[in-house]
Amino acid sequence: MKCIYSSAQENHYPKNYLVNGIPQANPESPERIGMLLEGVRAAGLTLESPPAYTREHLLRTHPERYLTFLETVAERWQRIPNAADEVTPNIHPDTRSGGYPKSVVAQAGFHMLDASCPITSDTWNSCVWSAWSAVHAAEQVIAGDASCYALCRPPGHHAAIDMYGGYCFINNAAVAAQHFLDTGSKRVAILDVDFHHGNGTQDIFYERDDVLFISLHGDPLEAFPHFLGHADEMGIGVGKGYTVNYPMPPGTDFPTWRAALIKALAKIAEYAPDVLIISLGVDTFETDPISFFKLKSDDFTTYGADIGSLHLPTLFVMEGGYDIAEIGVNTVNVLQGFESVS
Ligand code: SP5
Ligand code: ZN
Repeated sequence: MKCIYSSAQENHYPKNYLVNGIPQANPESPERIGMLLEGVRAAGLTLESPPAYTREHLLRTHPERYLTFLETVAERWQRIPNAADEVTPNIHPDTRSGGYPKSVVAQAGFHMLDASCPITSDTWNSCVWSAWSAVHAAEQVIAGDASCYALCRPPGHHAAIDMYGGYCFINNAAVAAQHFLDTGSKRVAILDVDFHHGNGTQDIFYERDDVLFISLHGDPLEAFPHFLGHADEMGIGVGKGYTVNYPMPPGTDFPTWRAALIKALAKIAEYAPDVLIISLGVDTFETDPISFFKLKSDDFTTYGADIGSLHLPTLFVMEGGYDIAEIGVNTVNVLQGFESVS
């Protein structure tokens, strides 16, 4: 299996990270990439850098207004007298007003779900290359590889059509899914195994039946992103039935989590997609600092094999995982478990 990644993805590193009003070290640090690369090298995956793809690939998922905002906001923010280095809005406009605000402060609040993702002058470039890693990894699967690993960072699954949040700005998995559809796939399934609900991915495909979205995650009554991920959210219009959520409570262990996974895999098999995308977060690990599931390192190998038993062309897109010392091992365990049955 190839691993696709660009070193440009390392530059984004906002410092002003607030949780409950308290400044903290940002868990979504570029060091994560180093640990993931260490695991990837030890496992013998072939590393490859993506070429530059185009804005068109991003525009299939996110509107021009949102991309222009992400691209230009750091510079516009700097023109505010006495503003901090990083884009850290503290106004949350009433989006029901219908109008798009004009000022940079209001636009930043308009597009922002939570305060975990300040924007720096490096953010746009890192995010674009992260998305292009996903597109290039999709290209490997289109070319016939049984699977590919997109080492995306910044992650993507909390980014909705025109909203950033949860360390995510561009939805890499959604961009890849759309790329598959634009190159001949008729049906794509996205299985999101990150600890957090993939609210952004759900939002993007909520009214569509060409992408089945299934997420296993911490109950949003207790965990980020708080507003979405309940079991009764199932899609609307033609999308009804093509969103499936499995929220689980604090302390969920592997047998319980795996039982939900088996149900999810049965639904995917029934959908019979042309390709499967795994939104791969390893923050389900027992010592993850911001999460509350109890998976152990060996469990990642086991569930990788469960996913592999579907024998579908599979693209792994990196999402979260914050026990930095172990994320390389846990991620590679999924990939090796997958390959052990293919
Ligand atoms: C991609 C991804 O995994 N994003 C996760 C965003 C989570 N942001 C919310 C962080 C809340 C931290 N709560 C700390 C509780 C520590 N006990
Ligand atoms: Zn997560």
